[in-house]
Amino acid sequence: EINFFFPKQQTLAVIKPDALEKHKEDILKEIQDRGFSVTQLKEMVLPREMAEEFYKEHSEQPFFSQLVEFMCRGPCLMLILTKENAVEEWRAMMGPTDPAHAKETSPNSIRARFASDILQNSVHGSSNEQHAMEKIQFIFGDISSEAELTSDGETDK
Ligand code: RTP
Ligand code: MG
Repeated sequence: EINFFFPKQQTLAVIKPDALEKHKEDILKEIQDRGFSVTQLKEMVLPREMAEEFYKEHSEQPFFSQLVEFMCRGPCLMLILTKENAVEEWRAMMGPTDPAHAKETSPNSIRARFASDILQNSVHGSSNEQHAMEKIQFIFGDISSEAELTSDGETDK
């Protein structure tokens, strides 16, 4: 019998403002039940400029300003999820962007169960490994750059 080894992978998950109000505990429980480790977690209200940067790939879309408005309207919960194949598994667990579509094709998905509409759709997930690394860095920073900032900030010449 061959045993394949899948290395652990990280992805960025966000519980968006619509769902954080009403479904935080349900979603966190589901994440844990499906075997993800939550390795970092941070609740924050995204400043407008950060929301714009976060979704910059959509800046030309007609829904961009609504999207930014929505993402800043209240606290988001930012999570680093760790598991084998985390990027793909979290995307599958979320379901498709539009909850109407999600209800038809994946009724057990987070969006089928907890999302209100195509804009207020409860959760975000990185779409590939490169995105995951970039967005994790963007939201959580990294220790080496924090150390640099601190030592710069402390120079008193
Ligand atoms: P996400 O990036 O948040 O994980 O969502 P996604 O990949 O499933 O969908 P994406 O195409 O990246 O869109 C980003 C977010 O923009 C909002 N949206 N609104 N009104 C609309 O037609 C529309 N389309 C997208 C949603 O909040 C979507 O998750
Ligand atoms: Mg996306």
